[in-house]
Amino acid sequence: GGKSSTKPPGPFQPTKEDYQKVYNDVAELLDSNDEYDDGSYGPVLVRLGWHASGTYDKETKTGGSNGATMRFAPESDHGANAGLRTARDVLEKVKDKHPWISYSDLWTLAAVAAIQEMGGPKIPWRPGRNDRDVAACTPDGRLPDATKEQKHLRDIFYRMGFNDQEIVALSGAHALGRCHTDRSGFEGPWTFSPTVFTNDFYKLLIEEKWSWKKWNGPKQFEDVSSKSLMMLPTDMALIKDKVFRKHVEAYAKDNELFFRDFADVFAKLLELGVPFKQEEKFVFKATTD
Ligand code: HIF
Repeated sequence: GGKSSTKPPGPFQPTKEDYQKVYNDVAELLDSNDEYDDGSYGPVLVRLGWHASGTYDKETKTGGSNGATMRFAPESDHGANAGLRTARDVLEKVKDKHPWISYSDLWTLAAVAAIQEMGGPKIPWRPGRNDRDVAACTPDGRLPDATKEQKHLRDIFYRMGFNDQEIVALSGAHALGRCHTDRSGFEGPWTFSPTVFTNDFYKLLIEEKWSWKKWNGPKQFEDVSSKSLMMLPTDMALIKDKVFRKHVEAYAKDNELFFRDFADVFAKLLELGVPFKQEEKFVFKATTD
């Protein structure tokens, strides 16, 4: 018998096509449960990708999406992360099917898929995150506190390395999803179409009249005309502050500008603190392309 000269297979080297398959499987699960919230897991997956990334501290170079340390207590139990178990759990099916992908790449890729599938801009993404253990968990308090205002927003987002325009560009993602009394304590959606990515957050912020909601829960705003929408104190700070407000007005007027700036800043958020080896960024095909 001849000896085969074939080398044993090395570690699996995923290609762009393999990541596109992961994207497609995330896209498929988004609307798989009519009973859940507004019928889509999209918003909570965007929140997972952001909370995994938004722990970054540019001074100590700790935190960020590299590591997926929210799998572990204490980070999973941080108040800001309440409710994100739902997002982590729905992604387990995708992880089972593609066990070669790290959780940290999967969570950020899922946020990209959710945004694109809900009609948002293409978010260039690249792989390279490695999962780390519980020792890499970040201390509590790195994510923003919704009861606060502009000074706090600047403290938190400057620490990640963002400027004022980028803070406002990111904030448009609150067009998606809703607040839950059993998660943050706040209640309700920001827009009338919480599963469609639009610049409505800015439009509503400027065009509607907002007043304090009268209730027993944490202080939040409601729109005077329908009383069915909400704004957090941190959202309202974007029109109280002159510099922030200028950008809110620009994005309310120009959806294309918002989509362009959002794509840049969300891609930057997902990459904070990640030691990439790969330069090339992938732009995934949406299922509607
Ligand atoms: Fe959120 N955010 N966020 N957020 N967020 C909530 C929900 C979502 C803040 C607070 C809250 C961003 C910034 C900030 C999403 C995406 C982004 C909730 C409600 C709170 C309290 C949680 C719940 O009860 O379920 C604060 C204080 C922020 C600083 C400005 C980002 C820009 C807007 C970075 C961002 O991308 C999404 C999506 C949701 C909806 C989740 C859902 O389950 O529907």
